[in-house]
Amino acid sequence: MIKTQSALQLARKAYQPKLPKTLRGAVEVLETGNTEPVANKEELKSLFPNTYGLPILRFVESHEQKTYPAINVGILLSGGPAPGGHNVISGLFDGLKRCNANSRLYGFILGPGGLVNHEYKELTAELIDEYRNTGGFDIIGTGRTKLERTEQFEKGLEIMKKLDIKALVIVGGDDSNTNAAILAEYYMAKGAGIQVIGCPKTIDGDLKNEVIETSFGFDTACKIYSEIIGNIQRDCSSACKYWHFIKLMGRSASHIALECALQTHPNVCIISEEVAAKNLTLDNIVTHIAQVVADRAERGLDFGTVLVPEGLIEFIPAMKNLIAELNDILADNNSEELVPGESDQRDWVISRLSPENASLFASLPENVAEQLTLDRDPHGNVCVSRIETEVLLSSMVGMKLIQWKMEGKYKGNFATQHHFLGYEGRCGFPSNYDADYCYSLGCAAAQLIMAGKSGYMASVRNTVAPADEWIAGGAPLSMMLNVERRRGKNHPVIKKALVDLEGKPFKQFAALRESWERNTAFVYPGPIQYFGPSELCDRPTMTLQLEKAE
Ligand code: FBP
Repeated sequence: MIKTQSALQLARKAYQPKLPKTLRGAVEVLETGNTEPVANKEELKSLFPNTYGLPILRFVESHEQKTYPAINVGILLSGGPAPGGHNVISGLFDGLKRCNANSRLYGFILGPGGLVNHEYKELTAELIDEYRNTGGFDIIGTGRTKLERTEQFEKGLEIMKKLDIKALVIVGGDDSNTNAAILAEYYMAKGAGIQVIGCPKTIDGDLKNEVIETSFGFDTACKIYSEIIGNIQRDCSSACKYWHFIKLMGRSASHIALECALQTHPNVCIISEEVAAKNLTLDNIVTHIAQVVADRAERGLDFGTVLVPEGLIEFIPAMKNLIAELNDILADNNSEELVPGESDQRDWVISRLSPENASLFASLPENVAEQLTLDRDPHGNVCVSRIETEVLLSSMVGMKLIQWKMEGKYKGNFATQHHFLGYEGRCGFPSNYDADYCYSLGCAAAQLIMAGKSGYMASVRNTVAPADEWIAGGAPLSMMLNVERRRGKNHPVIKKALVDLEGKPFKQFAALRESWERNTAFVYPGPIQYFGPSELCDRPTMTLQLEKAE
């Protein structure tokens, strides 16, 4: 018999996510001192007079039986999908219904655009039950519309008034939560009666700080990629004939590459933040990889793996300058005039660049040069997922090895395979960690709403401990902001958390990488486990374990 749902999908429906003890019943809200952003305090205080300096909130169990009014709430998902989004929705739904069975939840369709264009659907128990513990964002879809203009805020207000919505939950990364902070301030200043709560999402893992331990989706995505890398490594050491260049998602930060390296022990893993800190050139990186290939070839090991973070290009100082100048040129000219692949378009770009950037641009392989001129996303980001950095590196390593062969410095065979691990991890079945974490975040958002809070991000901490002991509450969005210059103007934005070169995860990697380069020390993590002992099924990422280690 053909079933429309897989066996795992059916089995996971029955999974009851683990909740911190404090979120299982009525809660008391403790305030733990007022907060400040780390920088630009005066500027941010004047931009966010109503939401600046709010205290961090912590939920504790309450022994009082509380009654709550019914409330209508809206939710939207923003940016790239991340495993666990459906559990944020089910946690929010269950949390609201536990407080008052007459509360209702509405989902805005395809992200912030749904709020502005008044496209929504009511999220009923029946609908939500279909999506519990599943990957993807398809229950309502997601989008990258940037919420930044007053007209958009007013259009949102219009539909929320119509639906009698009193609180909006925005699930997104740093850019979307920046928008949540601005929207919360706008509605509060206006006395609009709409609370805004953020929720930390992104597989990239770069939305974290002292109160937000990790963004959801990072755990599952890294486990999926690590399984695939492990499988490739087993093939690699079985056939002994290929170097595999594997690009990993992570638009800016290299957290995914670092976590996957810690899980799988590849021969080489590039960390973009280190490249920037050491001011490395593309040639430095290529020479290093070629040296590892040549050293292994000396010992008869003509195979290996190289992990490349997606955002690398933008961290190589010279490339960064080139991209900045390209951004200006593209912003000043109608980018539709750039017909990818036509050589006169390449000349057109070169003729407008400064001499230094023009010669770098001219030296790039045609496809990479073309990819750098493609349209930016609505937040102004280069679409790094479309740049074939893994191919660029392997072809440059190949050229260097040909040269070394001619000089008698290299005697091996260099055959390559390329992989890009990105979209295959963003909608996977959430690991137990993400299923539990997301459900808890949704419940925490419900409690923040019931406590009348706005301008907060739902927060669940201490997640390396058993779920019983997780600490839930809220962190003011304003404390995460700083002022950055973007497209020629100062903007308040949530600071991206890049890989900390002084942090334990990087130090652990740096201490081990030389032996991974020389030896074949591959680790094969295998698929995510959902049923079995807790140490197998509930294990958090190595990044989190190392960061939280005493
Ligand atoms: P978010 O930060 O929005 O969660 O997106 C992360 C990401 O998966 C990046 O790793 C990647 O560069 C980008 O989205 C790809 O975006 P798109 O889905 O628009 O191709």
